[in-house]
Amino acid sequence: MTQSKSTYSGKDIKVLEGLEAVRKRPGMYIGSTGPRGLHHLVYEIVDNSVDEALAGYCSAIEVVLKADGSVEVTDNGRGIPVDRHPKLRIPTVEVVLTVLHAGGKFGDGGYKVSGGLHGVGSSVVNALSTTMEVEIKRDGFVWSMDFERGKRTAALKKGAKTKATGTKIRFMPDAEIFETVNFDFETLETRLREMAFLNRNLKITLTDERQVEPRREEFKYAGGIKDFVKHLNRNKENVNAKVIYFEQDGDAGEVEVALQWTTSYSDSSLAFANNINTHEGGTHLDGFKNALTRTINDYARRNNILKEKDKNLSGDDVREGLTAVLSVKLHDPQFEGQTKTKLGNPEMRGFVQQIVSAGLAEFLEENPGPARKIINKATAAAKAREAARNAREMSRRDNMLGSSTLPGKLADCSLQDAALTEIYFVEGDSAGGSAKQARDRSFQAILPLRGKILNVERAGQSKAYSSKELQAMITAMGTGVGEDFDLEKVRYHKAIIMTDADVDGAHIRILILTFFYRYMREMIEAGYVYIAQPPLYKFSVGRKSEYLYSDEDLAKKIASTPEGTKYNIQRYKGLGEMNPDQLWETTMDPKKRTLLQVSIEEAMLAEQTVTDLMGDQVEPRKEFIQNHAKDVRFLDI
Ligand code: 0RA
Repeated sequence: MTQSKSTYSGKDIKVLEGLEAVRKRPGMYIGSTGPRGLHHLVYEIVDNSVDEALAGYCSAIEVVLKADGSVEVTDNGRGIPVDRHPKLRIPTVEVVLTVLHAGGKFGDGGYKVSGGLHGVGSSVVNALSTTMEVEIKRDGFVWSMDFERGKRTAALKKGAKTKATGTKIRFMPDAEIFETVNFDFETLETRLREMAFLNRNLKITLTDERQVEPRREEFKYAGGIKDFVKHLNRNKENVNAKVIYFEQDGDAGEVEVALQWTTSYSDSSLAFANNINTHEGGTHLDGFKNALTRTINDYARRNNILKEKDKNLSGDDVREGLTAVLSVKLHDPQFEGQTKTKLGNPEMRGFVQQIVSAGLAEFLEENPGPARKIINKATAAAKAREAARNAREMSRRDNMLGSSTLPGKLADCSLQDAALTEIYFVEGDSAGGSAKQARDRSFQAILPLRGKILNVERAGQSKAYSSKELQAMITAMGTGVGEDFDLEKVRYHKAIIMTDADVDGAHIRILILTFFYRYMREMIEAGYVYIAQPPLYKFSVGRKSEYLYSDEDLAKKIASTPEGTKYNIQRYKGLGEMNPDQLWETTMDPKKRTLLQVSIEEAMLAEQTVTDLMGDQVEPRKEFIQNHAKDVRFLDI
């Protein structure tokens, strides 16, 4: 593309260099060029619209997946300014969409997202899109401007008159940059619904126009995070019937908390800062946890539910079965940690603690019935934890008394260096047998698992510790679990889940993921948990054949095969159908395979799916089977 000299200043050249850098090293700006990075493009644009909502100027955001593969995000905010930027002397909208900046707008006082991968700016999305078109309603007119791969192709155009305001951005992700440009409806749905929960009354719609019958979902929650907790607990049995809720504003920012206990055994608390899921926790979550433990113990003692001789309830005890959403909004969030999802602002600890202590104490005083139920649940948890501790001690002693430390079914590898080794969790003995023959025994260990593994969402700790399959997994990993977990002791840096490409396989996979999420979360955080990708099809023309890993690839292959050519398609229903050579070549050979690294978000989704599946409703089960029957990649998000 050529540019006319007259409109081209030195500053512009610098700008283009900036966006060239984004195209050269996209991972630095959006994390990855895989599906996760792709979806991040949408969040990046939507975040800007949500900022308008946070500032109080926008009430509706519409996201449309267009038939041509592009995405259109429309909001009814103020519209990106179109006036001349005083320093760069080009329209402000052009600055916003072509200049790399650290994120946030130009200081207009709202709460802005400024951590992690968020807030890298719309210009990054522009750089990574073949085309981007923006349409702005502002200052009485409709304005438009077009770009290609981050470069302006049409100057700002002033169009028809309008009284409305808002921004519409449409972009086409660049297939030269991304491994896939296929957006996943469910992935976007989950994140956009979460955004709507976190921003009470903000209407977000998601429409899929890529199929003949468009699909549309609308999210708008008058109850905000209170509705979020109800949603998370939709298939669980409640301990306190009404969701507890409180909020407060102060100098440090805004705090909102919603909580409800269920009869489940895990802690399902989520913490957000400026709408970002702070997976690694931080000061706000610390303050919340402190307040919870102290306030419940205080109340229990004052009302003689805990007697003088009784020990205090631990944090884990009071959080067993808890579903909480903590959302804070602050002006200058500091995000720290490996994945930049840990809130660092020190003032948040005391601020949240004080609000939660006051709010919860008031609730307990005013609702003695639910209060007693909540405390009974925590006391039961304390007892169970004691029993589980004893069970663990027992099994540890047994091991010392001579029975082999490693599970009998484990075919271990010969190398000892955890950084170089991997373990495959394989569904069923027959596939386990193939995997054992297929593997490179120097660095690959195989642990066959028989049938369905225990659903840890339904079972308490002592049951989990006495499950044979889980015990085998735990001893093989070497790390211990729960309170005893020690990442330093890990025996393999890759724990690879390898299941069949069918509904049962998908089910077993989410059960294993849920186990990791609940009992060995640090394994996921360290990036040690993976999903193997066996092929779905073998496509052959004459003697030449090729493995295909999705229905999409199969459809493409068939479409690109010349008319009249004879081909043969073999569908692999299970790992057992492949001979060891094929299994090695397609799924286990580090030089050829693709492994999906499991993120905390994926594990969380898996846990939600497990909860859906064990509920009484038939609908979620049917939906799961329909969605995942053929789809081996459903976790690749
Ligand atoms: C810069 C300044 C202002 C608003 C925006 C950008 C803005 C950006 C996006 C991106 C998507 N939708 C958006 N809406 C607004 C403040 C404008 C003012 O002060 O009027």
